[in-house]
Amino acid sequence: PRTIYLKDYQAPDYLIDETHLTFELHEDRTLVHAQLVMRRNPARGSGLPPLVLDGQQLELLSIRLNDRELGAHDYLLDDRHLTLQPDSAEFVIDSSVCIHPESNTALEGLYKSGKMFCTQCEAEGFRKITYYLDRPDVMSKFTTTVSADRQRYPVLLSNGNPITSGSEDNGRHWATWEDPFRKPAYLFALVAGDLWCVEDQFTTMSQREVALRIYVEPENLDKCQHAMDSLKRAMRWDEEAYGREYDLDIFMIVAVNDFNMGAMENKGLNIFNSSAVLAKAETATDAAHQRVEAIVAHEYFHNWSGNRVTCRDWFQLSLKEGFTVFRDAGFSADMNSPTVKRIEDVAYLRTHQFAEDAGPMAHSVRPDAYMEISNFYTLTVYEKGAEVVRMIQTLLGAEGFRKGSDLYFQRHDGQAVTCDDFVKAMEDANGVDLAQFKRWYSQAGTPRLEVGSAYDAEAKTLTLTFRQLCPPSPGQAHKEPFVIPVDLALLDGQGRELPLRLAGEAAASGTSRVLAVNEAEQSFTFVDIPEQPLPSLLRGFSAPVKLSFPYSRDQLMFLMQHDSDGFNRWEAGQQLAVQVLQELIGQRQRGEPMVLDRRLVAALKSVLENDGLDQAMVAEMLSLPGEAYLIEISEVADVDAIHAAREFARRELAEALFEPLWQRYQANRQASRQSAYVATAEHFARRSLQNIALSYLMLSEKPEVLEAAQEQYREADNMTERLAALAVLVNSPFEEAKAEGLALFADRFKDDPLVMDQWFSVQAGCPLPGGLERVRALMQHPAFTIKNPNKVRALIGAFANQNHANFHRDDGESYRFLADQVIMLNALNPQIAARQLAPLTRWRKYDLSRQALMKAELERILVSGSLSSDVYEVVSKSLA
Ligand code: DPP
Ligand code: ZN
Repeated sequence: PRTIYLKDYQAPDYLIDETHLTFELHEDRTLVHAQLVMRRNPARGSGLPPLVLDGQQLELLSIRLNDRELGAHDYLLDDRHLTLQPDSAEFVIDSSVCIHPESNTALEGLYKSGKMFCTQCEAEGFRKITYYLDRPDVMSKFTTTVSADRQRYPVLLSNGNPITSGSEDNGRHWATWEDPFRKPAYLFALVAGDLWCVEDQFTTMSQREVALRIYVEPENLDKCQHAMDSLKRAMRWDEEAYGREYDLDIFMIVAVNDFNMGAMENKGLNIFNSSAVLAKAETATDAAHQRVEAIVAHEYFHNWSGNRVTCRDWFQLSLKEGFTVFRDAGFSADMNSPTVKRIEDVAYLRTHQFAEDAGPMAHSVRPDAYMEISNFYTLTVYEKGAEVVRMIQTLLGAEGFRKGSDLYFQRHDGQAVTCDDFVKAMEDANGVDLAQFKRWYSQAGTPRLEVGSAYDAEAKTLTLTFRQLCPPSPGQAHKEPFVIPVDLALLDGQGRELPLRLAGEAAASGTSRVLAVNEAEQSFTFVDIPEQPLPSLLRGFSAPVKLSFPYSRDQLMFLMQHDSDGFNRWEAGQQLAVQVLQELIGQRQRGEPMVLDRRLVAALKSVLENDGLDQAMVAEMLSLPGEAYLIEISEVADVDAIHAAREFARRELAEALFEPLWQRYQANRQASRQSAYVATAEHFARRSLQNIALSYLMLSEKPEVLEAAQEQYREADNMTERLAALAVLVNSPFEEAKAEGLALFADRFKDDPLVMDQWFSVQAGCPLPGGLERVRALMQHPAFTIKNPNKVRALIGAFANQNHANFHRDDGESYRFLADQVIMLNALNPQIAARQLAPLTRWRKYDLSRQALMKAELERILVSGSLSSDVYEVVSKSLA
């Protein structure tokens, strides 16, 4: 495969003003006719260079230039392009191709999911539908006519507004849709199927009525309400928070079972993985409800940040994704608890994105080269990209940021632009210079920020010294200093925030502030500090860095109690737990008996006994740092010691805190029994504490706890409680209860694929010995199919990413298993294959023996035969 470079970007030679598509859908083939009204791009000068259209896996039936039918000598055709010579600056191309959605297992372009036809065109799927300039800076007005068998496909959808429809006398019918907005081809969508819909309405800020429809297969009609409510909340929120109004008369969502990603923001016709839209109490957990709310909002928000203003090229992907993740995080924070949302996002970023940043696929938020763009829909582009936008907001303040986003939307509406354009709008609206800040877009890797403090009792000053350093990443040996916004406060002995005045300032202003650290080493001196304070640093995780400050365990306990920043209270608890766990890991490695620092017990006891604390915060604070995070922060990860130490700590805590945990559990379970399920923050909080309490309590192996788990499992009216109870049974030594629970569950939910995904995941994640054998057996289960991405993620992905003890078994059998699956998937679905590889790419983190085993599997994949560009890129970069 060829590497594409950002530095080679050139504007298109030709533009497509209008695109008129006709699809004739059949069971054994689909005919696509495309009429493209084109012209020379004036920005590229005069003269008529050859026109190079993208096209893959298309059977060309005919092609015309204006009214002239072209023969084989009039064009060049290879497996990626069709090249021809225009003879005037304005012309029309008419092409007819035959494609095969019915055998498309890659799920890119037009394909079948179950009985319905659907599309996924981002990033480069449209070229598998017709010959086109398949690049986001070519924006065109589309009309689409779909014709299909009336009985099988009563619903025919595409982007924009429905214009006309009719019947043919051969049992077929057709519909024509027109999208009045110019858009790049990656936002094209088509759906045909036997679908039912839930309908609602939204009145926009300028009093326009918008019809809202969620299309699903009939058995899922009762699982759409939560998505519909979320959509309406998102539409209102975008008006209020960003001044963005919806622009078409209709907004549609379609749920499909087979989908490579979460969802897709096609103009007016979002296509969703069913897991990101369907939710009701009996079948979806609280986490799933929150994920639906967030993804529905995310895709809706793309209508402005992505569709109205789109990307110039795919290197700019974070322009829309980072910004839109930032926007959906703001929405979720407002709908639920901002602190809890921030904790979840940071824990996720630090565990997974930091690992990506430290691995062989590390790339900057705006990458400068790729072989396969599908490989760059990453945590770095999405989550770190959102952090970069968040830092801009932190530096400019909420008002300044809003001025910047208003200017961005106004200036670039209808355009395909770059990350630089986004930052320029922020600069121009605020009269600031963000040139150095932009290194966040171009430099990969996670900066370390070491902070030291020196208190001068006589002068009453505190000097904080910051040293930043970013490790090398592939292709970037040396990094220039970043601008790191450090939000901080100084706490006195009672935990009160001290007034802040930097040396040289006339007066103190406020008790917390943001320092912009922008040199490799830099000091800030605060004056009028009456006593030695304890700094609360990087509040709310104000920058995606690895902060280190030499806190003692006692100081961390103090911050856990007193920090007025909720995020930092949690963070202090995490740091305390990390210190304690690392001590246990060391003891284990030296063969010493493990001894838990009782301060962790005391700290969590006071959290549990604090009735004033939000229950969701209590649950977060009770959650020890995960194994994946402990692996990420290790120099060389000792998986066995990490697992043993963490399990030991959990058992010790369960024993020491049995009483308060049991009380909390019973009170919350009682509350659940007494009220029907509602998807609100307060109830999420109650159930999350109840369930983490149960997972600790179960470690005691007491009969009353087993009974409670079984009662919860049987009697719960919702999936959150039922699944948590099943998980503790699965992870317990109670073989009979476990087998019974699993069998009952599978029997009850066998016809609901999304619920069965959860059943697979719970078992895939079970750390008890024999994990690989269990996963192999589950692959034979009738509900499993490797052709469905959700199933692959639920079973194979959950095993390789979450079950560290079993995935890293020392004979390398699990590595071999994963490589076998990747080789199989490579032929079926390259995007999914490449994604499943991630755990193997992290081989440098482990001991030499595991390194050798993991590398051997990567090498075996490399020589296994015709690799897709997706898999080739990941494997070759991992071995480089
Ligand atoms: N653009 C999509 C998203 O919303 C990716 N399929 O992230
Ligand atoms: Zn997105």
